[in-house]
Amino acid sequence: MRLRRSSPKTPPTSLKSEQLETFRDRPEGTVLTTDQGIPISETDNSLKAGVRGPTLLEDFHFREKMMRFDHERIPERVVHARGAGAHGYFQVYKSLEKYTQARFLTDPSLRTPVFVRFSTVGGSRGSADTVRDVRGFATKFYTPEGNFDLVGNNIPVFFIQDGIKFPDFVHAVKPEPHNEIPQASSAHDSLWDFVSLVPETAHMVMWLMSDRAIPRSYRMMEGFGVHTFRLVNAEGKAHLVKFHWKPLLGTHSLVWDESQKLSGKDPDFHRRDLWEAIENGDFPEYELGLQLIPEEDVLKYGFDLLDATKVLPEELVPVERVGKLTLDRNPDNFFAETEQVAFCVANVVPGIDFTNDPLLQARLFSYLDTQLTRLGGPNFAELPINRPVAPVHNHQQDGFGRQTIPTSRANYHPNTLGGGCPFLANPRQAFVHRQERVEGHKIRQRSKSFSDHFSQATLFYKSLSKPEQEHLVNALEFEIGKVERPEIRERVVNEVLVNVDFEVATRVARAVGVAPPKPLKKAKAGKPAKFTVETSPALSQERSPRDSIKTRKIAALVADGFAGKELAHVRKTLEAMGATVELVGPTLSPVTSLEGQQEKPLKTYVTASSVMYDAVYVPGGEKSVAALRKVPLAVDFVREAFVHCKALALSGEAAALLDAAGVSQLAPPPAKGLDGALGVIRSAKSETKGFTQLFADAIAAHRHWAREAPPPA
Ligand code: HDD
Repeated sequence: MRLRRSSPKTPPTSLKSEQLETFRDRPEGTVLTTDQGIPISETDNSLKAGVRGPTLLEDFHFREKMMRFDHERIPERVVHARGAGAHGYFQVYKSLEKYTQARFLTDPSLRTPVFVRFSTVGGSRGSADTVRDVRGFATKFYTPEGNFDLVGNNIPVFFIQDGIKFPDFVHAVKPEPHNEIPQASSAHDSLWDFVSLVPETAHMVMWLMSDRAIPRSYRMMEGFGVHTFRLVNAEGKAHLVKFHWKPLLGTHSLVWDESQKLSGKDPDFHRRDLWEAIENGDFPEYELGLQLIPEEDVLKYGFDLLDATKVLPEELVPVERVGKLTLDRNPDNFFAETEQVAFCVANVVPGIDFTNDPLLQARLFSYLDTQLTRLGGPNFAELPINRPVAPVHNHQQDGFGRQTIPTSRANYHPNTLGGGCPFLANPRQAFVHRQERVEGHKIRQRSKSFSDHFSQATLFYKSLSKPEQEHLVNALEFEIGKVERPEIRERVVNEVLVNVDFEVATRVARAVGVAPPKPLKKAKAGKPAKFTVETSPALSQERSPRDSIKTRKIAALVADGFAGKELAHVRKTLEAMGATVELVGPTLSPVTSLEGQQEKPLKTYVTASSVMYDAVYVPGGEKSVAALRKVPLAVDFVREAFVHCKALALSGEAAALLDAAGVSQLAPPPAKGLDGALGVIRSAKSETKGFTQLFADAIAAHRHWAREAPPPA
């Protein structure tokens, strides 16, 4: 294992590490003290009246220790409670001064420190990582002009159009109030009841049912700012903008059965994956992409760019890659950093501004407000992880948990007692809300330009590859199949799905036991937009780069008698390409190869499982393969890797494991000595030339969906 604390190759550049230094306690060689700094020499026994007597109230060390423990928990986030964070930096490739005055986007020499928090939405803090859900992708840029928070998701649209519906949506998707079931799952009556009654959810629901909602890794998913924002240059000229994060490792997903198994076998799968990659020096990287749109084009594309349930297809406005985010340091303390970080959509710097998207407008209030309860008062911006690197000077005063000690007598503006300080900034360097002419009646109404709810849901479905479409339909069958009330199942089919795709609606109706839908109803919620694209290939993950096996994890299954020379060659070749090969054996005691060498497995068939790996390799060796055949958990490894469509390399005798796994009829024996059909690499004998390269290509392809097709009759 290559684990190390942080990579010596590239020292972490995150500025926060020095900043936090002053707050670090427990440096080496210090003694235990109370919170008041009083040295303590015994902490295993409370102070008692006699060795068998009652504890004394006088024991201030015991009382303080217990009081602090009793109050360790703070409220978890009302949504996005489960998350994992990392430090890093962002650097723009070339100046974007034509579009914005924001320093971090105009100075290519500037490395802007960032803190990113990835999350799931619906589950509690202790829920599993791999559930079907949207993933949060929130980035705090500590820029020289103050903090900019890009609080996005891995899905480019949202469930609702107006933030006033957010409490309703979240109540519906979270566990039901009477019994708090189900945890971290949208497969229940209240969510689908809501969906069936609120057609604007249709587009996002299609994304939620797609493979996007079960990512392979936080390192392998896209991020989106979702709303249309504005960039404003120094001359005050504005462009509309959509923010994207594009992972350099490509966008890849798990399969549903695997996600469910991982939830039990390794509920920390994504958190661990992020942590280990950074510890290994495999720093996750994402390019920042911008879709830039002239302000006057806000309605040009047949829908309203202020409507957060819509994507702007990349085929209409390409995504320009303008800079790179690198995550190079794990947090030192989960609570102090990942838990206490407070993101706020309203944190913008000069050069970035909002639009009138009603979902965005609501968020501007909610994020500030929610921290008051979660972080215990208004001074959360003074917590180390939230402090800007830009200097802070203002007249804010007091409140729970104040950290800084203002020394001026002048706590008001204007003043002479403080020499007029702090002075007002020059408007050219300050954040000035962009002037926009707004006129209208006070009105609680949705704009007509927001009324098409189904065209883009259909566009999304039509843009997916066949296997992706199949996964989506299976997800709908699972989720709606879990709904207890037939009338809700029926409404989802007849009010939502039928408007998206008739065939999907018909299949789901059959699967969930409701009457087939009537021939296509006209979309209830307004007339469909005129799209200038029929499909948007960019919406499918199949187009994502599939040319590298960097950071992929491969299990090598062994028992005594395995082909050691072959394993060494395969391992060396794959690791030279950036993958990790882990030996999985019957126990943690050494196994002996065919050639008499001893190797210590890192995991066993009991502690590891196929779902924790990207690919499985079984070296040849008659004795080893015969032994593996007798271990049901080892056979399961092969069976699951096959069923989950992962690259599978079986050398020489190892091909027999397909029989034992009961899947050999799905992968007919190869015609030649070396064969890689369906991503199952088999060679007649050990060490066939080209074996490892075929395996590497199969791993890079991520999954081999052709295995999901029914076997030939
Ligand atoms: Fe939100 C947290 C993303 C709509 C209200 N949201 C939160 C987080 C992410 C998002 C990534 C977790 C931040 C972290 O890691 O600490 N939320 C989104 C996106 C949305 C969205 C991409 C739609 C485009 N959110 C949304 C609306 C509202 C909120 C419409 C309310 C009007 N969101 C919150 C919140 C949270 C939050 C209640 C919970 C914890 C927190 O803010 O700090 O204020």
